[in-house]
This record gives sequence, C-alpha cells and structure tokens, in this order.
Amino acid sequence: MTDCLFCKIAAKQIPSSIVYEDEELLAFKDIHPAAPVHLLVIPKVHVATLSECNETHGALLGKLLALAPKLAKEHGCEVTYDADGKPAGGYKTLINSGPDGGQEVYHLHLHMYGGARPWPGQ
Ligand code: D5M
Repeated sequence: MTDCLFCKIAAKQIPSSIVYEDEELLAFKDIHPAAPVHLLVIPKVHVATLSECNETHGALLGKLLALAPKLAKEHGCEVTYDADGKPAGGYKTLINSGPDGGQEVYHLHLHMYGGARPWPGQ
C-alpha cells in the first residue's frame, strides 16, 4: 500500500532503527518508546489490522509471534529460571486492533515491551 507508514519503513523509504529483518518480517524500535525496550514487529506485506486476518494468515502470524522470544533474548528481557524453577525477567507483547483497541497505524504490528517497568497496561 503506497500511503502506509509501515510499508514505507519496510521499503526503507522512511528511516527506522531496524533490529531484525528477513524476507517476511521487519522489527524496529518504536519512535515513542513506552518502555526501555519497545520494539515493533511487522509483516513486510501490507495487512491493515489483526481484525482482517483469518486462518490463511496463520503461518505469517506464527512467524510474527515466534520472533518475540529471539528479540527478547537479544534485548536482555527473556524469561529465565533459577535453580528452583522460579521464573524471572520477561516482556509484554501486544497487538492493538481498531480504534477501540487503540490502533493508530493501520499496518499490523506486534508491540514488545521490556526492561524496567511500568509498561503500558501495568
Ligand atoms: O501503535 C503505533 C506505534 O507506532 C506507536 O507506538 C508509535 C509507533 N510509530 C509511529 N511512527 C513510527 C515511526 N516512524 N517509526 C517507529 N515507530 C513509529 P498502535 O498500536 O497503532 O497504537
């Protein structure tokens, strides 16, 4: 889509702080970070909102979500376990959908929040 901000970021027509890229996905730093680690993961293909997705998007959505643990590790906010199996660390993932869901940019994106809290919703 020609007039989509995140399509332009994916096409490198607009600069961004890219932290990951492959054939299908791009991850970059949110321009208005709401946490010490605030990343956005997008599909390169234009999908306006999660609300437009169905089972045909399953593989793409799976890849989008599966990137989160890798990014979390790279940004020091993965979930770890002590010797007793007690979890520590972690991060929040969020997809806003539609006006009532707080979506402002109509290109599907997964927010990842990590680092020192508070984060949105906490
Ligand atoms: O979140 C949209 C998010 O997109 C919001 O947190 C700001 C971010 N944003 C907007 N423009 C840019 C650019 N140019 N680079 C990086 N991040 C950006 P939503 O879920 O739609 O409310």
